[in-house]
Amino acid sequence: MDKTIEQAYALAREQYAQLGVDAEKALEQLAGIPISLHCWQGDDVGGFERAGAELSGGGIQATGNYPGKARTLEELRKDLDKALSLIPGRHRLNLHACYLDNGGRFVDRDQIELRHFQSWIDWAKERRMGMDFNPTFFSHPKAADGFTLSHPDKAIRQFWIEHGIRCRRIGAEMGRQLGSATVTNVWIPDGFKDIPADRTAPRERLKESLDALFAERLDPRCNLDAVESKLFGIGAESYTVGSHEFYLGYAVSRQKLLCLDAGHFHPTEVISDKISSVLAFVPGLLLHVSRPVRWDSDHVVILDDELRAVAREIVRSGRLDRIHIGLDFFDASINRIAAWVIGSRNLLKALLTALLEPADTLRQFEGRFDYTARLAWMEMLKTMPWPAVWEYYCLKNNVPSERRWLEEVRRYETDVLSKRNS
Ligand code: RNT
Ligand code: ZN
Repeated sequence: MDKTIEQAYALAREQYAQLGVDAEKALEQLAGIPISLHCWQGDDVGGFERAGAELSGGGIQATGNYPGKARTLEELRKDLDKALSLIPGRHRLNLHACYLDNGGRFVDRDQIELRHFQSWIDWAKERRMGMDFNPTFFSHPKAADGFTLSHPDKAIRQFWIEHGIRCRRIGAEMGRQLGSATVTNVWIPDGFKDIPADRTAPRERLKESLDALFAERLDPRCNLDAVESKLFGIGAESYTVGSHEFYLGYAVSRQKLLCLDAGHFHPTEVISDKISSVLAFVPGLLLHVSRPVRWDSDHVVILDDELRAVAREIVRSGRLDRIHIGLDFFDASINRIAAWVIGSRNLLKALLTALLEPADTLRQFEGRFDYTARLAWMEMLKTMPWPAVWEYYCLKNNVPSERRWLEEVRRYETDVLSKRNS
């Protein structure tokens, strides 16, 4: 088995070399690209604020009731370890504030401190992983009106500002302890179900709240701020305060990272074309790689054309240092560990095919207005033997091949997940 993988790789490497592409170098580059694995796929965006509590709301919703969901911190960590063992490379953990370790005693969002996250930081440190962080502005009584940072009530806004301030400080401390900047991403669900009478005031309040939330200067080597826009959510179909234009303006004027979530635009609008535009004006990007099916459905990421286009844009930009890649999907209708593995491996495969592109040659064709050769080569590249390179990468990283990883998940399902009765 291993032998055939090595042989197939040797042949593939040779074929790529004939195109002027160094497959070995592509694998080295791939190994240097961390993906931020979202904790919330493990328990359907539940979190651990209150034992056994179902936390949804805020216009996001996981659907399905596949058995075996993580019910505790320990279970989630075990599941994450399992998923990570099936994904080649070293990655990051993307944590939401509602996954705090409160020792079983409720701590409200405006009271959280570093100590509630220290066990996660230690967990990441042991695995030599970086961490990213998210204040949680949903699933809370003070978000029940559908407004948080833009709420008309000043006291409610202040509560959420305080949450954000604390999260940034915690994020910075995570980044400091782990030796790699934490991206702390602000997403709020604020919006109206039906046609607003006033579109302006909530946006003015949001701008003011964000300025207060971000007022403290933090070391960018420890914490980077990102803001995430959205088009609509369940119950916020007509108007979202933090729209794309709002946050684009905010990120450019305040020099924040802009988070582009693949599911947060009109159904035919894609984020692959936005990367090069936005990068010209903001210090960095955070990508929420997701798969919208007709709407912001957060389906598990598959290896489709748009994923490959996003990966190509990331690689072609040459600004991997400024592009932070996270996953954002939650499917409760299939095995949750398999969901992580499928989505992450697909993203890595897409990045690999992008790294195996003869970028200079394609650019030269374009520079000579030889669009015939450009199109012919782009199509030819689709049938190049990148799967052999991918299998070799998995083998080298001690991770099961495409055909084998599911067996591992099945075994874990029998041994571990099926014993959880939630
Ligand atoms: C919601 C946003 C946001 C969330 C996570 C859980 O529409 O995409 O990123 O999915 O914060
Ligand atoms: Zn998102």
